[in-house]
Amino acid sequence: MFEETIIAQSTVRGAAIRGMIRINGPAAIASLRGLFEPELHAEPKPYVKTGHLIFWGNSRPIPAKIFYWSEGRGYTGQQSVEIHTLGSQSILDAIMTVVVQSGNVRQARPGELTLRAFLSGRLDLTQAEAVLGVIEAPTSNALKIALQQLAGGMTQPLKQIREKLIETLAHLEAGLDFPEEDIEFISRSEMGLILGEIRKRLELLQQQITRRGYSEERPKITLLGQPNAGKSTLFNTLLQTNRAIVSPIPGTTRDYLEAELILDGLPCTLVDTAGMSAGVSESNNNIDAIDSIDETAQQLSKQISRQSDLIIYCFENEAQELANPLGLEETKTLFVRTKTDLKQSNGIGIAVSSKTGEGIDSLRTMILQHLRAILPDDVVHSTALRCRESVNGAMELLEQALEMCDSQSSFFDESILASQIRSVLEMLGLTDGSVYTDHILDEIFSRFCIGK
Ligand SMILES: Nc1nc2c(ncn2[C@@H]2O[C@H](COP(=O)(O)OP(=O)(O)O)[C@@H](O)[C@H]2O)c(=O)[nH]1
Ligand SMILES: [Mg+2]
Repeated sequence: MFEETIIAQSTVRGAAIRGMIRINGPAAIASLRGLFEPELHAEPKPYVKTGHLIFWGNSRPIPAKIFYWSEGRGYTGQQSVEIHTLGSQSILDAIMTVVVQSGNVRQARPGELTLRAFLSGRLDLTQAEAVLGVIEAPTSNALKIALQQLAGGMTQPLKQIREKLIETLAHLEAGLDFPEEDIEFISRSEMGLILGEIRKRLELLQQQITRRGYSEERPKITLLGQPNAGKSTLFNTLLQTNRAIVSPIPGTTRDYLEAELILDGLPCTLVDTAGMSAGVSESNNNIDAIDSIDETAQQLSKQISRQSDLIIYCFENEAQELANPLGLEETKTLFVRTKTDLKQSNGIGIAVSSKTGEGIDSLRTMILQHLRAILPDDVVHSTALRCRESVNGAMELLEQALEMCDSQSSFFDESILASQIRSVLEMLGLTDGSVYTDHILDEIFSRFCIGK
């Protein structure tokens, strides 16, 4: 693929002050022959030239700047050119058409530039994903994380673990290659210590990736509270739609509803549950009165709340304010006093009224604050999801290797240990892309847009 020269517009399509086109590949500079003044040449060093674009259909030369990177430099490691010019879409289209018609250049596919950077070893997979993370970052925190990862936040720890494993493997294999020497190059217990050290580092990486503890992609916020507390109304108010059925009869939301809630660009899942009457069976002797469907719904609600990142517990009456009737984890619960338009009261919790909109903005802010505090801080989300399996797999294999090194274990065979370590390496290689499949590349790079 590196023999082909590709072209793409890297700025957003449409009118803008500036537009930028990238050309990448061996014919990059040659493809501009006759199109730019002063004339450009492939030189050993990168350069910037200010001049004019000249091509058919334009009576006047168009001012432009050319940035040139020789092979081995720049983003992809190949010869590349950036044309910075006026942000008129028709000018940009005309440039691309002329260059493609010159014969040696084709349109780039989505993500192809970053794919080239990966294949030529300029970036590893976690960094390629970070490129996308930077482009798409919905919040300033997400941007910070993506930039850290792009700078090697995951590359470095992974590299260190891999190097340690390769070193260990070399020792083991040296022992295997000279069995007649009868020298123990590295003892079983030493091996155990080294692998134990590697496990610690892998554990840190695992924590980075699985900080949230479960594989739910989006933070989940669940509304809980007694029937009629105003949950469904709040659900609608937060979503600004009418998705949930709101009804004045207690206990109408039998099942639960889920919807996407976007808070300051952060996509979350908001869940509306059935009313939960804590201790209903004790206060009400007529157990038969409890509707069995309701009970199922309530069971379900409790289960959902366990899987939630945040619970919004709604209550209407002051009497309930002081109590936490469902015994909810306070660190992940926001207590919300509803319907404050009906009754002014001072009490704990965030006071809101879905009717007047009072307190809704501060509730949004509190939710966001809470979620920001629990979201993983150091890994781009898609990387965390993709790498979780391979890091966990590597950990499992490493544990088995460690068991083998245990002096209590009756089973120790250096060649089996060596092959086990090789499997750990292979599994880890999937995370940074030192081992990859077309499927993994497809999955990652198909999410990019053209020109990146
Ligand atoms: N005045 C007033 N009524 C509300 C407010 N929020 C909900 N309600 C009413 O309270 C009743 C129960 O609301 P609903 O959202 O179905 O409660 P849920 O059972 O907790 O889902 C309905 O009649 C709503 O119109 C509010 O902020 N102010
Ligand atoms: Mg409801």
